[in-house]
Amino acid sequence: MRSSPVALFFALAASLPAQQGEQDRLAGRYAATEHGIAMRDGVKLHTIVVAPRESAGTLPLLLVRTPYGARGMARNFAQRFPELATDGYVFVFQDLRGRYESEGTFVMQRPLRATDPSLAIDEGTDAWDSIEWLVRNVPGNNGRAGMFGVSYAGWTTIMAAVDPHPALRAISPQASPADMWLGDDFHHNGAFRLSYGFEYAAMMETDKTNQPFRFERHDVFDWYLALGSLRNVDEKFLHGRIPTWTDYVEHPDYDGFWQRQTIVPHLKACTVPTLNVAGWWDQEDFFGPLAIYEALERHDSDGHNHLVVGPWNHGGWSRGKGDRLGKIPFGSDTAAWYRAQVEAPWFRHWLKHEGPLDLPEALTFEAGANQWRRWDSWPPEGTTAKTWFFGDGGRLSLEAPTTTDDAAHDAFVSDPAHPVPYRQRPIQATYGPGSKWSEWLVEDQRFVKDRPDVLFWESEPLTEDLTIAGEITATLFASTTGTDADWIVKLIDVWPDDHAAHGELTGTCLMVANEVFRGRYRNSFSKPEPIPAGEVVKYSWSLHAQNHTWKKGHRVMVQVQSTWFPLIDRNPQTFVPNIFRAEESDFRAATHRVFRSARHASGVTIPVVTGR
Ligand code: PG9
Repeated sequence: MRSSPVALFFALAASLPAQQGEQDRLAGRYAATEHGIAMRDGVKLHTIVVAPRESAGTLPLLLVRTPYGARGMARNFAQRFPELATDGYVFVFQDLRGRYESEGTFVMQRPLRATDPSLAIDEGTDAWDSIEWLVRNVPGNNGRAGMFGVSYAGWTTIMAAVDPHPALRAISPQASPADMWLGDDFHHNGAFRLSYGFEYAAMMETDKTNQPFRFERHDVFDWYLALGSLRNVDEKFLHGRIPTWTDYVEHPDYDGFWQRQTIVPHLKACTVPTLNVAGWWDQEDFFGPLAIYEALERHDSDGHNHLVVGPWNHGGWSRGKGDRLGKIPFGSDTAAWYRAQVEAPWFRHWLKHEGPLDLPEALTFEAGANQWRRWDSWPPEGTTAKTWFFGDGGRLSLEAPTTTDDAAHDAFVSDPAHPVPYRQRPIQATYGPGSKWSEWLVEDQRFVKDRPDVLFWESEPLTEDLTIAGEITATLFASTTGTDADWIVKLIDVWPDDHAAHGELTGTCLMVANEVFRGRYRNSFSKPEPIPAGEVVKYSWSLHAQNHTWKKGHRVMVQVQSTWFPLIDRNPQTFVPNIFRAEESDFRAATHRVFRSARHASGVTIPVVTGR
């Protein structure tokens, strides 16, 4: 393994913008060298090693493998990782193949070699080859390496642990996707995440560096609606030049392509201590970190696999204080606390053999009660499943409906020509100027109250606190006059209508959990089927996990709708084999009914924490 001769030295402090003196001083204690590290197939990956100028002893390596530019990360490392930089590590930032200053070809979520004997390399081998070179060539390293990162860099972290280099002694995959079709960035239960899937693919695959798609509209809701059928994306804009878009079009169902990409079946051992990190309001990858934790947990005989979930959006733990999200306050600096009291001790313990590790199996932040909870298992044992049933007159109740009138239902017309916005308009480009993407999951859901195509059920004010911890499921008995439909269920915490007590939070409707289900996949994710028009069909799906307290006096609300635009593409509501190739004439309004009789009891089931 060779480093290219381009190694150059630069003083980081000089390249930093003017900033707080403390971070300047911290950065000034480090210096960087650049390398082109050759992988086993000869491709060189651009790598920046940022090491303390002076160190009393040897230090561990901390590697971040990113598609978003190693140079930017290296420049700002003291701002991004002040706690770790204070402890002292040799930081290593590397561009993935085909991104920024690395050679080779970028492949979106390149599958593991194990999925196809013709593959010679994957993100795991690139990590392995890099660590091998680093432990041999970086002066003053102690022979131990850690890896961490958020989202794509979280995914490259967990990929490195499938067949880990022996020097890899601790990892922290944070908000890593695990399955792009079932629940992460690109689809959820088969429903295509249009705005994210389109904009991310275009951003990543137009060039080696990030290139945002240029919309000619500020409110992209209008742009996506005017686009019409998704067949127009290639015909009018991408012209087959964005490989990931082509993959979406050619693989609408959960076929071998997506099954090859998911990491879950490959997590067959927990050889490297793993700190899994997630945010309850992560707008991009919440399915992934929980799925990775659960898969590793099945093999974790040594108790080295841990889960931390806080009140954060995507990556919210890695920056700022974390004392609030949008207008929801959490009563303490949750992100700063996590970095100082969880992440820094984690790497200190495993990589420097310093300090005890006071970490439970799972550590979760219970919003509402605003406290950290320690659990011996996740999901916790001993919770009681209770169902909030939909009743007549918009009532939500823990009593199952008793009516024998099987026709009891609420109805709305779902019209693909007038979809419900997923957040308040204007909806800016995902990562565009002024975008509220990062906080949309905590937006007040009262903004859809006047929509005739959103159904509501609401409880009486609670007479005592209600705490949940674990997985939530939605069950709908529903019909459509069409032959395909999406179903979206949101579980909501409603603040009391008392301005003196709650100020700007009065009446707020905070989404606690939510998820979409594309009806055609109710029997199989791989083989979609039309929905029989007019028939009552049962749907049941996960709204994912939560740990939350509805405080006494708050209400529980559930909303049901069939469009969430342009987050989710419009279901034509007429069954077609491939929605990416639907004709304009396939998009039709349909009447959707949600049933609520004793036989067809729709509702949301929650894991209630009892005996506190
Ligand atoms: N959510 C982003 C992503 C990760 C992996 C694949 C595709 C997108 C990210 O924040 O990196």
